[in-house]
Amino acid sequence: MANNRNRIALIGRIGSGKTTLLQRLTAELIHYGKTQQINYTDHFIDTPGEFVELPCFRPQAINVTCDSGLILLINSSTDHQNSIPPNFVCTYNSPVIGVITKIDHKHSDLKRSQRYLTYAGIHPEQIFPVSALSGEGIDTLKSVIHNYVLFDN
Ligand SMILES: Nc1nc2c(ncn2[C@@H]2O[C@H](COP(=O)(O)OP(=O)(O)OP(=O)(O)O)[C@@H](O)[C@H]2O)c(=O)[nH]1
Ligand SMILES: [Mg+2]
Repeated sequence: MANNRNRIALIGRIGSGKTTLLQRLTAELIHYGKTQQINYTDHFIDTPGEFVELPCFRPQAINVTCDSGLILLINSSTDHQNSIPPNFVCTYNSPVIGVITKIDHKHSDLKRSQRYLTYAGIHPEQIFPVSALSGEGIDTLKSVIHNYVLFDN
């Protein structure tokens, strides 16, 4: 039976930068497009932010991502709000790492993002700050991802 062991799933609030990060990781042209549905590619599962933001969709978020080789829980460093429940990642049997996005932004607040991600159950050493726009932190994130899942680039 087909499985997602060789796929990386991205979950996080609406506008947190999941799709842009995916485009950066796969060296695609970066262009904005709201994710309206689950998108499967060879190496990724991109989910709409509504999946974790709206509690009624959260079981769906877990269902479609739980057999991935790695889950990236994305938090935008510009986001003032959190909608990930405490210890959310303990639901998973697969590895989950935290990614803080938009660190190039002038309103970026790394400490707040670290707080939200550790609240979600991620170990502080498993949190990686990146900017999909400037490329900062992307090489480190790629090498961490390669510890779990093999993908091109
Ligand atoms: N400054 C800055 N902006 C970013 C970065 N990454 C994403 N953005 C911007 O944030 C906005 C939302 O990015 P998306 O990648 O569409 O966010 P998403 O998490 O996929 O959103 P949904 O599909 O709605 O769940 C876009 O306007 C991006 O240009 C970044 O690293 N730095
Ligand atoms: Mg998206």
